[in-house]
Amino acid sequence: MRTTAESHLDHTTALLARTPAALNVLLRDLPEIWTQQNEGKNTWSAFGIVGHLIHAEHADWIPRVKLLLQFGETRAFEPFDRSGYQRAVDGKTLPQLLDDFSGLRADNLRALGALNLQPHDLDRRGLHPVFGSVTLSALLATWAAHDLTHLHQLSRVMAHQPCIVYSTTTTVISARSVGRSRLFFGKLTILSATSIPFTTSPKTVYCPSRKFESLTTMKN
Ligand code: NI
Repeated sequence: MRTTAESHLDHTTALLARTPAALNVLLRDLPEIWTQQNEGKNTWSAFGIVGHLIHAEHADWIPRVKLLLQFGETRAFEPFDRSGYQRAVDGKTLPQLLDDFSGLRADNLRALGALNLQPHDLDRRGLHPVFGSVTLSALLATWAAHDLTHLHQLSRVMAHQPCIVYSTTTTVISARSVGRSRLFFGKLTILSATSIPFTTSPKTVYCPSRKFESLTTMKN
């Protein structure tokens, strides 16, 4: 019979094991309009989010687990550099990042398994540089929650796309705050934030972006 602590560990690793596959199915070979779109200055695209997850595999979770087990609360975890992902993404394509993340996650789950953690280990404590004393159990749960938080962020960022205008005539529309992407697809017209706002009246406007309110149209 597995203890509650062991069950929690199983639940955590079950989630951690499938995040690379989820990202792979969602992102691999998608056009860049989906994967390079961000939410504005100093925000992350899907590409950047995968880079951040890679950086966390290198610098955050397993290194902190090992530090906690070795030093307890006598030595704080290294602070995590949120911009550190640049090193992970420089010169890489998204498929390479997905492969990197998948390999690193598998390595780290193997490393976690090799620690052969016992129920009492999960109550051991380490020192977080911001939050102070934390248990190993909380650290591992945060690893899984971090995946889910960034999957949530990723779907939101990808939805932050230019507006799609459905019209019987070619329509030009200006949508302030909408990104710089520019697509034409038949009678559907998607224009950038910098376009000149003159247009016929669109029949329907579909704008998944949160900036829908800023969309403006003007007749010729
Ligand atoms: Ni994060």
